[in-house]
Amino acid sequence: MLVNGQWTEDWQPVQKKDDEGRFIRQTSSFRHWITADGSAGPTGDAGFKAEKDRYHLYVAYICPWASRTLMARALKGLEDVISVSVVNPVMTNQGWQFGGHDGADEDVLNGARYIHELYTRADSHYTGRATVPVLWDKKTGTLVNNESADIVRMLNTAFDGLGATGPDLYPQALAAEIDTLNAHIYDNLNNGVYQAGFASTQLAYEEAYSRVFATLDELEQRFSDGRLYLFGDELTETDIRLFVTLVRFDAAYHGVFKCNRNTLSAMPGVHAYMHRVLALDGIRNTVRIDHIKAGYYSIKALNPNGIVPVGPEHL
Ligand SMILES: N[C@@H](CCC(=O)N[C@@H](CS)C(=O)NCC(=O)O)C(=O)O
Repeated sequence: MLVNGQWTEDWQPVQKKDDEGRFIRQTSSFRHWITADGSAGPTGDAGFKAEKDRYHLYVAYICPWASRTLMARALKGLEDVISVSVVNPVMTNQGWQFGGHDGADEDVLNGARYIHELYTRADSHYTGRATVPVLWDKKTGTLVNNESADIVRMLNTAFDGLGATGPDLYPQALAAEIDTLNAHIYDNLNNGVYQAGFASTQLAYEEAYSRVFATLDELEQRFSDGRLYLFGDELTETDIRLFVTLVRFDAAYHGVFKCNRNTLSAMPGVHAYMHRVLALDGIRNTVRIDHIKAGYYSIKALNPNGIVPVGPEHL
């Protein structure tokens, strides 16, 4: 991580822990918003007007939070408006690195070798983890936002005047229900699988494991009425948030994070839903199972020999 703008090599995949060995995720710290007219958003400064070719996303295909932003970009038809660079799936002792792995890019925009260089370019005294996604402003040469939840919301509305298409990912009529289900899915599933995987006590692991499968059981029940998406016929941001965890489940979380009561392929409603979302225009391009497996199985603390499983075949 960075401490006052200097890279320190004590990178730990475990992030923070509480007294009972529960994993705690760091909160994001660049929180400006792109808006249609450049006015300030809910947090941060004004001055980030939606413009074609002005913004760039830095992502990792392994990362579910970064993949949320790739999905929103695809669903809103913004592939020609916002450019993207992909880092290697395997974390180095300087964090996320550009170039070398099949399907990863060099940073042609800023010439960085590591994601942390973007953070110090934006704030030479930055302290914190150098996470993806990073939303970058090419015009002012700074980091706009590194919180995927914000980025999904701004992509949903800010670019409407620049040809954005697709569903309204956060319809006002569903806002309260979306917020509630987002929080439930985040706590128990999106972050729940990480809490199982990175637990440092049996208690913390079993607690997280139970919440993961209780939530999957609830979802299986929810889809049993034949609905297409979580809230009915229209896809929302909550579907994006759920999908990124589901698509990684059998390939990574079932194995390396020990979420192994069953694979998702044993849950017909949830599994069919995952494939329905995967089949939407542009979504297949946001998923690289090879990066997902290479990345999660390279976490030394969980898999010291770095052996990457061959299966599962159904993905
Ligand atoms: N709050 C962030 C979380 C992003 C996050 O945790 N990204 C992970 C990859 S999945 C990361 O970059 N970790 C690097 C690190 O912690 O050093 C978001 O949702 O955008």
